[in-house]
Amino acid sequence: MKDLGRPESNRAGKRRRLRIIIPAYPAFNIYSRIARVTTALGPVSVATAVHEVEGWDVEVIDENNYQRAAPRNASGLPDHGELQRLRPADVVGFYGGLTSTTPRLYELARYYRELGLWTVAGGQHFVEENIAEALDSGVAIVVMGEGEEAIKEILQAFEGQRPKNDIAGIAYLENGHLVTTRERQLLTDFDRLPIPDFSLVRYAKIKLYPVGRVRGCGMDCEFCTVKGKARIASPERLLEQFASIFETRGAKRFFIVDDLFGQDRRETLRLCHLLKEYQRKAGARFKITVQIRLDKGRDGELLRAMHEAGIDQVAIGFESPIEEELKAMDKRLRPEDMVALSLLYYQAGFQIHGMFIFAYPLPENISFRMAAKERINHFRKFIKQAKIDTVQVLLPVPLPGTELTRRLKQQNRIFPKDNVGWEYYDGNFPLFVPDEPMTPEEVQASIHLIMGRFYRFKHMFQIGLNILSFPMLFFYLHNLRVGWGKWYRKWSNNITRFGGWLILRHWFAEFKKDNFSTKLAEAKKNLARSLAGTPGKWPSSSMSTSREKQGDGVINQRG
Ligand code: B12
Ligand code: SF4
Repeated sequence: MKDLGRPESNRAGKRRRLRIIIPAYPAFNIYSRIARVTTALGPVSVATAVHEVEGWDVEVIDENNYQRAAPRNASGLPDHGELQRLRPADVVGFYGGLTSTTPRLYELARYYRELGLWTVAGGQHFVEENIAEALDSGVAIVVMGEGEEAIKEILQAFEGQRPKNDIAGIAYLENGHLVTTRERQLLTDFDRLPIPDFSLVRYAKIKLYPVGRVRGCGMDCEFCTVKGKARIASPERLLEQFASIFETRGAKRFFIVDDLFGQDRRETLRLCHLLKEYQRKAGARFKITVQIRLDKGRDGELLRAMHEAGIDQVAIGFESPIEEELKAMDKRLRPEDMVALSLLYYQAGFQIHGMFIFAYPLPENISFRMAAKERINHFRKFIKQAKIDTVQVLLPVPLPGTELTRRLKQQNRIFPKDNVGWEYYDGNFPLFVPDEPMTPEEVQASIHLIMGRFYRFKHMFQIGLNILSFPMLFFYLHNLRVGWGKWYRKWSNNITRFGGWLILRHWFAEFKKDNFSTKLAEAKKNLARSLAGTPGKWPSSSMSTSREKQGDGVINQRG
């Protein structure tokens, strides 16, 4: 491990530069297309805060949305040597919000560190032992938690204006020893923060803008890294984000990244009203996506207000359509209630994006067996009945710092990082031994099968049929709005599903090129070897790859 060292002062008197990098996704996956048209709000917020620091310029390089005349190296990735030649940075920051991108983050951190620069990383990956891992991988300072205040203080430390140990919420090495400073207080007064400035993201073509009002979530789901009571900015402050992006960049598509839209009902209704009024006066119509709980579907007034505010897509975490799994996850909903609630959103005219977790590992005191094939049937039936427009079915990810990870670690089920590294932590790969009777190969094949059946080539023909059926609108002359709504929904869903088919095809092709199966086989072997002689521990028969193995769909409570 190398210490931070002293900053270079050969550019004294000149303006300094901070470059914040959002590292590239490890491989093409189902998010790559969306990542090409959006960016990450966290690093942009941190970069914007640096505007307030005298003598510093700042830029953001989003490696996933890196277009226009951007310098690239031979493998098509951003050429950081050239970027450094064009606009030398003094301090380089990294977004570590997505664990799957940390191998790339470390590669870049090592590169810049070898040039003698200060390297600073923040984001949700950096908890527990990952902090030492980062400091051993080219990162000189790790910021734990929110970065808007911390970054300003780090730049002051760089200028020699304050000691590092005086900065709350950071970790670094001193004489080879890890130093962790006192905890930083969470931000509560968001109205004081500057409006995120997306013009700082160089070379990007942003079409979908992330905005946010709420940080934290009190729900404490076992698998999630978002912790702490919700802290909420005023509706006016969020409206300012919309207005500034619309007025300076002409943007109309937004994603409110708050984890649960509508948490404080009264203020949410006020926000919807403000948005509606703003669009009316500006003569614009926004298209807004939010993440919302299924049970909010019962609130007719809220749904109407959302619709009028321009919210046209709702992303809903259904998690699972299997009753026993829902019980075990402590969801107080039955699959039939979920269908009914989903239909409320459907009838209110929202596009529904359904988010599912396949084969969530159940706590030890519950023994539930269901074969992958039977689970797939449940998923397919549910997705159809609930009239979901787009789906993502992912595998559970033991994310750093979560209860789920602690549980699986205790059970020795997580595959060794040396075989299945962080780059696979994106929900598309099996990362631990699944519940019996499923095998890792089966769970992965299952998500491919569910999504492969949903996004199909045949939708291309259906687009043609939609066009031919356009004159049918004649039968809706008494209510053209309803007729148009129905027609448009079918047409746009067919386009989306055909687009989804193209994405999946690309992803499956990339997947075949990768040697994940070999890595998985190695991981299983190593896990079994490390557990040999540990009675009552994994591996179970789920470590076998047998495809004939069938479950019996029986649930029985052990505890
Ligand atoms: C929008 C979003 C997305 C978008 C865009 C992602 C992006 N940001 O690039 C999309 C839809 C593409 C996406 C996809 C996925 N996502 Co997502 N996503 C989010 C969400 C809802 C909001 C992110 C956000 O804007 N937060 C608000 C900002 C202000 O907070 P922040 O990012 O943490 O930034 C602050 C600090 O971390 C810090 N900071 C951040 N960067 C830096 C840099 C420096 C230099 C410094 C000093 C500080 C600093 O300061 C910031 C401001 O205070 C979060 C949940 C959440 N509430 O954060 C999940 C989240 C980031 N996603 C998550 C996951 C797991 C995924 C998926 C794997 C799907 C899945 N299984 O759920 C995929 C990953 C794709 C891939 N290739 O790996 C996890 C990540 C956990 C992890 N350790 O990896 C989160 C935390 C949700 C969760 N359930 O736990 N996601
Ligand atoms: S999964 Fe969603 S509801 Fe659960 S804690 Fe995370 S952000 Fe909150």
